[in-house]
Amino acid sequence: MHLFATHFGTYEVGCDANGKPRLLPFRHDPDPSEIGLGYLDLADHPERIRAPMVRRSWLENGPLAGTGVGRGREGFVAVGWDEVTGLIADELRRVRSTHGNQAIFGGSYGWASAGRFHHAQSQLKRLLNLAGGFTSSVNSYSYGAAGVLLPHILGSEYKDACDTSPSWSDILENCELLVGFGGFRLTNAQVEAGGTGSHRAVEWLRRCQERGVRIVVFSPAASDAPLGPNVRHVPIRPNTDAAVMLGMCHRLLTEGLFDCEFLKRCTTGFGEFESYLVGEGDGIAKDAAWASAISGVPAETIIEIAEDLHDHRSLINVAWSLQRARFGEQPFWAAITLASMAGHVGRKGCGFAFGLTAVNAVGQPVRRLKGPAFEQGRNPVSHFIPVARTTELLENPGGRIDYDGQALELPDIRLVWWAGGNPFHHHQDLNRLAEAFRRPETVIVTENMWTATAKMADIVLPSAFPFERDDVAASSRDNWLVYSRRVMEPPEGVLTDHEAYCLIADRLGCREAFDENRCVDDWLAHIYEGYRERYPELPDFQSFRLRGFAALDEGEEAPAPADHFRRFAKDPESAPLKTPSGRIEIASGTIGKFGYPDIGLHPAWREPEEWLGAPLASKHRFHLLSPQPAHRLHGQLEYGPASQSAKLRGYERFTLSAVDAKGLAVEDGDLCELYNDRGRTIAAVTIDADLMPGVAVLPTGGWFRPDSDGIDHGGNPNTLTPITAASRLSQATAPNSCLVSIRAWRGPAPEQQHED
Ligand SMILES: Nc1nc2c(c(=O)[nH]1)N[C@H]1C(S)=C(S)[C@@H](COP(=O)(O)OP(=O)(O)OC[C@H]3O[C@@H](n4cnc5c(=O)[nH]c(N)nc54)[C@H](O)[C@@H]3O)O[C@H]1N2
Ligand SMILES: Nc1nc2c(c(=O)[nH]1)N[C@H]1C(S)=C(S)[C@@H](COP(=O)(O)OP(=O)(O)OC[C@H]3O[C@@H](n4cnc5c(=O)[nH]c(N)nc54)[C@H](O)[C@@H]3O)O[C@H]1N2
Ligand SMILES: [Mo]
Repeated sequence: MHLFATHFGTYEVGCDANGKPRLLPFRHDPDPSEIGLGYLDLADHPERIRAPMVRRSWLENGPLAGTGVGRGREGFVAVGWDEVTGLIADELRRVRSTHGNQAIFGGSYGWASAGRFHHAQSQLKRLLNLAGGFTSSVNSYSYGAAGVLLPHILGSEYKDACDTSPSWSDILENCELLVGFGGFRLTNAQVEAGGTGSHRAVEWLRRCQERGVRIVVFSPAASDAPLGPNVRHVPIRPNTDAAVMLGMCHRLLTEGLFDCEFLKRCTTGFGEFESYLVGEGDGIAKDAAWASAISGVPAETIIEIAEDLHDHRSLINVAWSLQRARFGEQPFWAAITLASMAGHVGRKGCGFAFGLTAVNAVGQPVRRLKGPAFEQGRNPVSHFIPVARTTELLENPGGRIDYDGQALELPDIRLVWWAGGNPFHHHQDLNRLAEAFRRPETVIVTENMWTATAKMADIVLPSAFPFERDDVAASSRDNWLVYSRRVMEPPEGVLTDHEAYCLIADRLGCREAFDENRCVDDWLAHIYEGYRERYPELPDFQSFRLRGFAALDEGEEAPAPADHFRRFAKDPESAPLKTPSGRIEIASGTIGKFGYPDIGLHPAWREPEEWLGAPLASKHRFHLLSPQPAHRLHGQLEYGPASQSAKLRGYERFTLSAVDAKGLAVEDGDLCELYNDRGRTIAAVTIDADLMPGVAVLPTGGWFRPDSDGIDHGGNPNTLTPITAASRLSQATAPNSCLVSIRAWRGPAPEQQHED
């Protein structure tokens, strides 16, 4: 079968009436995603990059003439591959010999595309490692705060991962009450990093409902609650979930409705937490009335659901979005504490989970394929940043930042190379990022389209689309392997990242080390054989290639991450957690000792600088949330038909409550300006009768398109979000703590401005 693998699923390749290739849903996928169906349309899109490009004044004057200010403001000149690979090799040599390899920032965070071989970051990092190394980045935007917190609380294997979930089958069989903070944004489950052959998360949630599992959703948006009976939506002010969880803990404590035996046997630090809860230090009891005043959730509701959590076999799920906020560690830590008190941790299908439906694979009862990747090699440079500190890195050479008990030195970056990511989509406070990006001497970007990041480069390498190359795709959380076969040739002048880096490796004298004399077919067979060594039941490479896919058996018995907690809860002596105490750390002596002002010994409510209760809310009175886009993957496929048809007159849509729309005198479909001291962006309003007043929701992924006044017409929420970290512990991204003002936009559309 001719298949094409993406992060949003697998597609079959067919033909239209004119014999042109087109993508069709994969016949084995019960719930295929619309996102990829129009992917091939991008092949000849006008925004496609078709040749290596160099920014004019960089080409004319070189990297040292201080021309960085022209980045993003100046035109490019097309050059040949011979010239561009020479320019890059010379520039790498210059920076290396003058400043050392730590002056190269190659962190290159981003999702790129599915496929184990043409993995953009791995290709670039392998090349840079052979060239002497680079300053790197650690952790993710997805769960950067949890990824640093959880190793301290649950054990070191949760480093940069936060999948602790029981399997859906165990939830269905055993759980009576599923409480979701942040709810279940079902369009997110279209996606799985690395791809999937079978979207099943939405079906599992529905099956749980049919089986009678009651669902409670705490969210500012009713749309985060699945439809159907037995579902209760509780509106909550953004960023206040930790307070509600503490209010619940308080209720369980004072009513004696908590599992004392479990807390003693399996946790440490409950005593310290208890004194905080009852207000021994600050005189404030964190009771339901206190939590209600912060969160807007009625105290009776907090009490009722707390008791329900104790009285029934319950699972608390927290959406990853909650930790993409200021003090984002707290709701995760508080949820673990609440579940421990309620007494269901270690019971099948119960306890706590993070990210059910955030992507497809969390909770899937399937055997997970742990296979090899394209090896990146060893990086001789030890400098790194937590991934969301890019702006500080570029702004503050020689500075220091705190991170997880360390003081990291920020090297002086002269060259930035980004491949497979789009910081002008993903990073916060884009106007400030743009200024920071004008500081280094050289910026190189490998991309397939003219993203805002590509426009900020000096040298742009045009990259083939994933449907223009063969690859083996698999996700480490899923059981599918897909042979993703080329649908068409790339345009002349466009290479795959691997081909481009082979040319550069030639120039640098490390070609053999880079490609090991293997052609792409050899690499694919090599990677696949790595899987077969671990899973001998997989077919041989030729049969796999012919059939197009292989899936490890789907079985209810596949081990889930939560099984580990079941063994632990049964006998913490023989199956301890990898924490200092071997127990769940309700108070963490390690974190306490770091002495950070923004995270302490145990979970607590901390007031963000930007939330509806902050003094700033009298100036900017809307809390902006920026969830994942339903019709594309981040900024990818922005020009695909699914994304384009979801827009209104070419503008992104954001949602607002009916009350707020009335107050602002705007009607459904009106263009509005969302603004604060960091920036201004335009989007079309959609009225959501069930959204909490005071909240605005603008999904990510609209392409940052500032006009000459600096007003973004792409509807990118990161025009507005702050770079403030969740805390000094994680230094994680926190875009969901953002206050904005909104007004009707009566300005000219950008096309009209061009005509002036
Ligand atoms: N406000 C706000 N911001 C957020 C978030 C949020 O919730 N709110 N979420 C954050 C999260 S969780 C994430 S994961 C990030 C995602 O941010 P990114 O991962 O940076 O977003 P993508 O648009 O997926 O960027 C991947 C880029 O790689 C390019 N690409 C694809 N294939 C290839 C290839 O083979 N080679 C090369 N060279 N390039 C390729 C694509 O064209 C695309 O531009 O965004 C973060 N930003
Ligand atoms: N279609 C599609 N799917 C995707 C992606 C994509 O780009 N497109 N990106 C993928 C990636 S990289 C990731 S990391 C995951 C992210 O998965 P998540 O982090 O779970 O997703 P978000 O969409 O950011 O947020 C989910 C919901 O959280 C709610 N929420 C936000 N803040 C708060 C709060 O303070 N309190 C409460 N109670 N609720 C809140 C919002 O209403 C939102 O609808 O999604 C993945 N899935
Ligand atoms: Mo993510």
